[in-house]
Amino acid sequence: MGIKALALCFGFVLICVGIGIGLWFHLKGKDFSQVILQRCKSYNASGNPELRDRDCQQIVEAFTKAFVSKDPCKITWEDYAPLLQLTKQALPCDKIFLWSKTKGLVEELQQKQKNDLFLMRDTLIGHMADNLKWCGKEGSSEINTESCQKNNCEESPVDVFWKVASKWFAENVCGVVGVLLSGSVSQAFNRNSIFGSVEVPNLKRALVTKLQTWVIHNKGGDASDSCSGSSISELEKIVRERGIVFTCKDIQSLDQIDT
Ligand code: N1C
Repeated sequence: MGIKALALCFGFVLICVGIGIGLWFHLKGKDFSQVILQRCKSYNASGNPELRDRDCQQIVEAFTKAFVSKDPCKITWEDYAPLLQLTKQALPCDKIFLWSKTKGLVEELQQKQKNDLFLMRDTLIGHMADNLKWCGKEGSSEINTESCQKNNCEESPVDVFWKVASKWFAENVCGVVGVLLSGSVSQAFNRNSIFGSVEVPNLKRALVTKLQTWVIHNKGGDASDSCSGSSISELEKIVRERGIVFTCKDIQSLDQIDT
């Protein structure tokens, strides 16, 4: 084969690879929007009359507009404000459960209690984003759902999203609110977590009567922290200062949670 033919072949392969990569990213982006749209539609159809008339197409647009074509390290709370505006809803009192480092356990508890607990992922905004990752790129309309964590930002688009959604959630929770914390980490109450930095400071004295805390311990595992530890004392102080009743119970199993 002559040098010319070889160069031509090489060029062709390069173009094919380029198109392939472009198409892959394009479809990935479509995937994200499709998943969000599907989740929005199924949530709205699931019976909540308040949400039945929400325009899912508009909601998906607001969601993607928040981060697409932008530097993923510079996403702000304001970027997600239009999405939040479109997805706000009333929350059921006395059923709300918060968590920190115990997502899987709280979901297990919810299954056991036949869905009588209401978590952030049971709101429209939480349901759409549950277990997804996303980020954009400046000067491109791509949606990346794979390698987002690799850009070493202080706050990723996903981090900002959960803070915005959790602030709204905490401001609106009502009645007796539960929280499951882990006794297997050094600080069951961590002021840097979303629970510690966003949710607790935004609980409203006029809406929340009591914060019931459970600290769960691994059977046979090392107990790193408990209700009598200093991190929970700090939580108790903050909650009481906000005029909300506080209780804490150490437990070994989810069955010990009586809501
Ligand atoms: O930082 P955390 O926990 O204290 O956040 C948990 C807290 C819960 O009470 C929820 O209401 O904040 C809310 N929340 C979610 O519902 C949620 N779903 C998925 C916060 N974060 C959520 N995620 C992802 O888990 C998100 O990527 C965030 O950064 C982690 C936080 O988990 P964590 O440290 O165990």
